[in-house]
Amino acid sequence: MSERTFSIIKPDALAAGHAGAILSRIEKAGFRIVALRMRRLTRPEAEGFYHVHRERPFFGGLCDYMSSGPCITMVLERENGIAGLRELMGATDPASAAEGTIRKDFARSIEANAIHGSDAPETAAFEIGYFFPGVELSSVR
Ligand code: 3AN
Repeated sequence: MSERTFSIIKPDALAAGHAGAILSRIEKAGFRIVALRMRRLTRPEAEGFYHVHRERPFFGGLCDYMSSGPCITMVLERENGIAGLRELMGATDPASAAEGTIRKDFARSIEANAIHGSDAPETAAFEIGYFFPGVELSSVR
């Protein structure tokens, strides 16, 4: 079944000029781009997006970092899209990410880790609605 997920090409990857390479990998892996917008998050927007992590020690740094420069937000669609994108991304910490994954090849650190992808259907629904109100969670095709 075709499934939508939400992704961000994070500020570190955009600043380093990796956006095209990352998008190319996403397309080559069979994803369709449903919606895409470059934007610079305000700190409150970053805080709202990462609210599930608000008690974690890295929350403040993460929100500073995510609002430090422009990023690319997108809605992607593919068969098994949520798990498929997570596999393409690799582990949160690039040091332990598998060979050939986006984070292994492009991430700088566990915080500046190049890309975000929703981790479950409920988070995909929240995240798509947060940045692309009006875009459906499920495919209409
Ligand atoms: P993922 O992005 O792999 O789903 P989460 O949801 O555990 O990882 O964490 C969200 C974001 O928080 C990560 N993408 C990363 O930028 C940041 N993060 C996670 N763990 C740490 C950590 N130990 N130190 C700094 N930042 C972290």
